Amino acid sequence: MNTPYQESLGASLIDRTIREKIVLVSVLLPGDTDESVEASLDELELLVDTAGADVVARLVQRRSAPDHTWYIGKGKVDELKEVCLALDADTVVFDNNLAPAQQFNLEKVLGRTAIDRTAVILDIFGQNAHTLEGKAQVELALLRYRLPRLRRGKDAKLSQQRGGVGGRFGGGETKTEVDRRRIMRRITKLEHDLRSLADTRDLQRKSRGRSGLATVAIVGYTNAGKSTLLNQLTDAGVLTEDRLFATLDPTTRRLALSGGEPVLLTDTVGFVRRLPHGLIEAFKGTLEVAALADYLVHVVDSSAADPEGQIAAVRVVLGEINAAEVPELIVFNKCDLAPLDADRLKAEHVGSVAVSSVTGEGIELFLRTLADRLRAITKIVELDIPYDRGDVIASVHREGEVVSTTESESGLRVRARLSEASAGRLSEFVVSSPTA
Ligand SMILES: Nc1nc2c(ncn2[C@@H]2O[C@H](COP(=O)(O)OP(=O)(O)OP(=O)(O)O)[C@@H](O)[C@H]2O)c(=O)[nH]1
Ligand SMILES: [Mg+2]
Repeated sequence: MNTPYQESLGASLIDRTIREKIVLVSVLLPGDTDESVEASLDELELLVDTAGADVVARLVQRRSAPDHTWYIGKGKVDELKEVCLALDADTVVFDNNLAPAQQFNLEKVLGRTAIDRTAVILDIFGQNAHTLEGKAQVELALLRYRLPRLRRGKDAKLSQQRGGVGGRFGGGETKTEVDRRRIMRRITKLEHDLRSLADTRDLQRKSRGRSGLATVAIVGYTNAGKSTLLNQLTDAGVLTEDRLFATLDPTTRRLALSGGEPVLLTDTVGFVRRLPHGLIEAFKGTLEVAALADYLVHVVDSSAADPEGQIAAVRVVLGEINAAEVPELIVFNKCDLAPLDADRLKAEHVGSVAVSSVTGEGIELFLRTLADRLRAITKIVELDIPYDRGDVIASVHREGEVVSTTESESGLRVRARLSEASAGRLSEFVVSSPTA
């Protein structure tokens, strides 16, 4: 029997032995260059491939504005229909976001499923979510996407019989008001469940805050090598794959930096150009890790076609999740694959480092740099700790770096480098905090 999650994904329709044939469509709007549109279509092709289908053709149209009814012009719709018939394509995928009405009109005239980039990304997320929270987040994003598209089901009796990318997003069985209400109830339930999961995490975070450890979030474009880096640094054993959005659920590990000071390192979901806002919204509980971190390790694939574009896309998402202010260390990864690019990028981005998370090259320097950066945001405080408070002395050693100790009448005078959180927690013993 299907769980509600599978049901809303239409999992019973999926037949992954059939690889659908897909035609990609993109509209060049004023401000877009040929190169940016091609790069975006290359990426969409990769996304479609990851979702489990094959691209058989691409169609591009230059327009001053999207057509209200079909997004592309009527002439182009006819051409698209011919291409679909000639190549026996199952589904068309637009790189631009389609309004529900445009999607409906296109499906009607084309006689096949029409979806957009958002639907493909949602589909991949649906396949890759494994934890309770991950699944709830994806389902929520999916239902919010489907709700305004429900009415399409009435006329477009399209893909219920078929599986694949289109099948899960086409119109179909959910046509009635009853279904709409059912979905709305499910959305409310998911929102509620996610809120309580967030509350639990909040409590966990507070108890971690008491442990005083600095937190570092690994962020970056999808497939940049974030999980591979975490695995290289710790024995996290996170699944790494040459596949987009392999990681949806964050994994946190403790890592001892060069100076011995431990930090908490968290691997996060990857970003992509024009990550659907609904997904960011649904994943905000997970993405909060980055906003609350003391430092970001921003992993970039040096061998990617357009690393600068990826950096920019990641920063857009960081802005959306309120993490723009968190200091970042840029790590140009995969230097074994693209040594020249890695060197050039490193030179162009002051303060960045280049590594290979596979061979381990550059990892030592990366760790030293990260330790230095974290040190710069910690401060040296002086504490007066009574001799009988061995527990306090132990926690200073555990959480920070002891610079010097001297014995005094009242107790041990300790100069130590501590994070803001530790210094705050130990404030009753702090006698001065002279230097930053
Ligand atoms: N040659 C080489 N390959 C790497 C390196 N780092 C990662 N990879 C490969 O790149 C692919 C993606 O790595 P992941 O660690 O899964 O990437 P990710 O950033 O976690 O990706 P998502 O979780 O999907 O967003 C895998 O096939 C890795 O083996 C590297 O330094 N050198
Ligand atoms: Mg990953």
